[in-house]
Amino acid sequence: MRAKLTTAVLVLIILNATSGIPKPRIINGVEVPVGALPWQVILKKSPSDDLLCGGSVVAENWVLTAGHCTYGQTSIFLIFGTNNLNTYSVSMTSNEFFLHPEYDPATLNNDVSLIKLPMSLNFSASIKPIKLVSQNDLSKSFIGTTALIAGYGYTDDEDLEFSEALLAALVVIIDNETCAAQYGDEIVLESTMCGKGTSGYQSICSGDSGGPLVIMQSKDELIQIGINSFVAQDACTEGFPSGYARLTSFLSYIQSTMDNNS
Ligand SMILES: *[C@@H]1O[C@H](CO)[C@@H](O)[C@H](O)[C@H]1NC(C)=O
Ligand SMILES: CC(=O)N[C@H]1CO[C@H](CO)[C@@H](O)[C@@H]1O
Repeated sequence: MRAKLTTAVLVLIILNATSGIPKPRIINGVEVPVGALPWQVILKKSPSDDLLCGGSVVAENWVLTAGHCTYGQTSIFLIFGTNNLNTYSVSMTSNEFFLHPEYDPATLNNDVSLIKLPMSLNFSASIKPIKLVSQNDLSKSFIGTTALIAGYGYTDDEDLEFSEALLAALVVIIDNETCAAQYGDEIVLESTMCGKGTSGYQSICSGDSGGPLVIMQSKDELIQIGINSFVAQDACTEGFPSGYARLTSFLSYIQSTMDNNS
C-alpha cells in the first residue's frame, strides 16, 4: 500500500517526526501529489536522456542544484511542475550554469551550482519558488531538526531504477562530527550538513542529488536549508547519514551570483 502525501499530511509528518512509513522509496519515502512540492525540478542531460539530478526553483529564472550536477555539462534540460518523471508540460534547456568556484569533484566540497533559465517561469499552483533559509539563521546548526528530502532517485541499492513518482521522506539533522566519523574530515566541513533517517533508513540516493532539503519555518511555510549532495557509495539503504550542502554557508554566493547575472 502506498501512503499518499498531501501538503497537510506532509506538514503533520514534519511536525511529528515519529511517523515512520516502512516502504522502499526515495529510500523509504512516500509519493508526493502534484503541487505539494512545487519548487521541485527534474534535470536531464537532454530530453531523451535519463534522470541526471534534482533541483529547486529559487526565483523566476533561477534553479539551485548541486555542483556535481552541472560539473562537466554543456547543457541541461529542466522539467517543472510535475510529480512524474515522464509526464510534464513545462520544460526548457539551459546552457548557463554558475558552478561554485571552489567546488571540488573529489570531495564534493562546495557542491553548489545555479542554473540560469533562458526564460522566466510562470508561477502557478504546480510551479512555485522555495524560500531560502534567511541571513538571520546563519548561526543555526539545525541539529535535531526534522527535514524533508524529495526526488526520483534510486529506491534500492540493488534494483537500480529511478522512481517514476516523486517521492519524499524525512531525515533528522545530525552533528557534523558524527557525520565526519563516517565520511572523514575532508568530506564533512562546516559547510556540510548531514541527516539520518527519522525511523531508520530514509535517505537520498543516486538521482536525488541537487534536490532541496527543506524544513518547516512556520505552520505553512517551508524553507530550503540544504542541497542533496552525497550518500555512502552503493549503500543508500544501510542507514548511513546522507550529506547536504549547508545553505547558510552559501547564501551570499547564491545572492551575488543571481544579482550579478540577472
Ligand atoms: C509564460 O506565459 C507566457 C504567456 O502565456 C508564455 O508565452 C510563456 O511561454 C510562458 N513561459 C513558460 C516558461 O512557460
Ligand atoms: C568535522 C567538522 O566539520 N566539524 C565542525 C562541525 O561544525 C562545528 C560548528 O558548526 C565546527 O566547529 C566543527 O569544526
